[in-house]
Amino acid sequence: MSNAELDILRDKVDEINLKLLDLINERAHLVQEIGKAKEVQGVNQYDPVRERHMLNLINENNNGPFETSTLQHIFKEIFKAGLELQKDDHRKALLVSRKKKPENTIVDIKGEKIGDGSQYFVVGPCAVESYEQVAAVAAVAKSQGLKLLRGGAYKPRTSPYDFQGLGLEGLKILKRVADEYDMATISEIVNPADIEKAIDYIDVIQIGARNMQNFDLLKAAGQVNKPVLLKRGLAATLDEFINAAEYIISQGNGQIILCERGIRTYERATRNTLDISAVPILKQETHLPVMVDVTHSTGRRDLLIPCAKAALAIGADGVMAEVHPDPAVALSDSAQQMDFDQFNEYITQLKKLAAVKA
Ligand code: PRE
Repeated sequence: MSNAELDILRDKVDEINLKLLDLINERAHLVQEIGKAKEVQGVNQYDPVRERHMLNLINENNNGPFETSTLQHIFKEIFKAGLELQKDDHRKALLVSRKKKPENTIVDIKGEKIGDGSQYFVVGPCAVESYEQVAAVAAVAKSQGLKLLRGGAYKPRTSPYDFQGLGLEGLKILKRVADEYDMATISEIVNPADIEKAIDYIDVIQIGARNMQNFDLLKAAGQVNKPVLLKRGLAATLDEFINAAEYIISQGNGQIILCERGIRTYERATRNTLDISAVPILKQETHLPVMVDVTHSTGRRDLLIPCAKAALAIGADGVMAEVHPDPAVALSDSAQQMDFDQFNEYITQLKKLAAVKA
């Protein structure tokens, strides 16, 4: 075959490639439409029965020279690409998606602008036990220039016989301390019915890991004008975590901070496994600020500093850790809370690494 003849064949192949390109993209548009219709109907995007039907049709009409198995492979790749497109459209449609809103959401907590490029620290006791206990922690946190104080009043505990928290009384203590020390408070709410009254006492509603898919609670938190710190569920995928945040924003409240707090894996050296890569993934996928709770992810005091360093290095907007005046007698989580000396060491080391917006 002469070179000229070869060129003619190649020109024809080029032409067919372009036709295939057009056809593949035309198909993709239809698949996107189908995806939207499925979304409205709430049907699963992946449909193996439909795929089998299409493959059978292709097999029946295959006149060669390709083997049926080769064609199956090629078409299966096309189906997969269509499915990815549908999934991507779904993600883009979410209100929390960075594709929907490219700029960072900044959550303003009494002047602390979480998500603005600075890295913030949240500290406080696991549970509010008394005014004196919370005030002591606030004093030491304040002496280090911190403003964000956490403390649990409603404590969802694994055992019903463990300390369940002081409830509203605990929130009142937090408010009194926050007013005295000019600090902002974060506290977990577990019952949607408690949100209305709780917001008079706290600056941030925390939704805990065990309640990440408590949809009534998420919706109730979405209906108030108060920042929400949403923790990742114990066994939640990032997709599920993002969708939980979507529940809140879909009700009108976009002041959401995501918090990676470790997930349950087979590893028992730590209480949970800190999924550090969740931080950049969540920041890429959503426009929301992301914090890391080093206390609950590790469950180990000796790992708080290295894990907090990792969180800062990977770009978390804040790091959360628990501090108690006397961890040995704490009513909850005594093995993992820091005493004041440990806290001072922790914060001194981390302040050197934390980004501060100019
Ligand atoms: C499509 C995509 C994914 C499904 O697994 C099956 C088929 C396709 O690419 O043809 C389209 C589609 O979503 C559908 O027909 O239901």
